[in-house]
Amino acid sequence: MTDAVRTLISKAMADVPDVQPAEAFAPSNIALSKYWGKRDKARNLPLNSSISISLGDLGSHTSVALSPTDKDEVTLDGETLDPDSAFAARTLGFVDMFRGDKHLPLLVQTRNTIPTAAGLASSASGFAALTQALCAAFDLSLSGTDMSRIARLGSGSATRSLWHGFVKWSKGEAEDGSDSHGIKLDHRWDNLRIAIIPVDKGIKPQSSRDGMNHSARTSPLFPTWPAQAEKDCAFIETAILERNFDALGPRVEANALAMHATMIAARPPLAYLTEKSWSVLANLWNARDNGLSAFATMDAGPNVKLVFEENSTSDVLSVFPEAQVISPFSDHAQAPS
Ligand code: 2P0
Repeated sequence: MTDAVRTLISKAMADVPDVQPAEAFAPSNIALSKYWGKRDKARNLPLNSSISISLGDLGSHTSVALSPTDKDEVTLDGETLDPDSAFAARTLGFVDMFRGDKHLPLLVQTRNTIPTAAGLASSASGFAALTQALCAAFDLSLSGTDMSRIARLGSGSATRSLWHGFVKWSKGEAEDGSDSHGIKLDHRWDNLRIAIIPVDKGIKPQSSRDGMNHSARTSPLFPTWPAQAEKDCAFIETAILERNFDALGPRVEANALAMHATMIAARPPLAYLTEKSWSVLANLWNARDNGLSAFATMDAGPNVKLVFEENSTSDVLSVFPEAQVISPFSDHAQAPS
């Protein structure tokens, strides 16, 4: 745990614990300008800033309560997990930041509303919801910014899941990470749409954490990435502020492809995109040649997401009938705001 975060949650660690049952929701997010590479692995500090759009009601509901037994219990989508499983171990490691070495067995239940068929990662929404639920359970009244700093230690992309809408994760400069957190952009773009094109829900070849470390360590293309990604992030932020889709779309796609290029050039290569992902991209590019205004972004997995404006929805669906279309600014009914 970093000193900055230790200070934030010292009350939870110091007081005789009186854990209240608590529940929280956090949305998933898709980076329009990607985070890929760390300057400090222990503090989970990024090499470059990133910007995301949250996915409305698609995310994680997490509850925290005292365990009815003498043992920790972690459930995911209603199923009790082996405490040694990767998910349970990472969850309990995070919980330990709050309870320290006190004997305080907890029941932590997570339910994801991201369709399993889409095979999308949920560590961002999971750690953001877990942070909020733990803060409520331990009666810590913290700002979204402070919770974003804490969530960062669970997963970098979780810094951006504390809010709906556009969120920027400023890479920050401080060694202790105190200025590396999500910042909600107060700009709406009501007719912006995201489509998820499900490709494969299979297990990734490598976790994104391992993948980014491998790319940074071995890819001869990686050294140019952080500076270019920082420029992309600034460009995309301006395109959002100006609501300029002609600027936004191409840069979102170029940024994602540049990130994947660093992985493909890694030694040995790392390919999250499968033949089917490339086939989706080929269809998209062909449709674009015929006038479609939609652009792709891909994360550490094979699924493709599209960014477009509302007036392109029917054209997107005619090319990709399997697409799940999300309206990020209207598809949510609950906190966070
Ligand atoms: C992103 N990804 O900006 C990028 C794009 C995947 C590709 O953030 O090591 O699970 O826990 O900080 O947040 C996924 O990486 O990694 C991610 P850790 P995380 O959304």
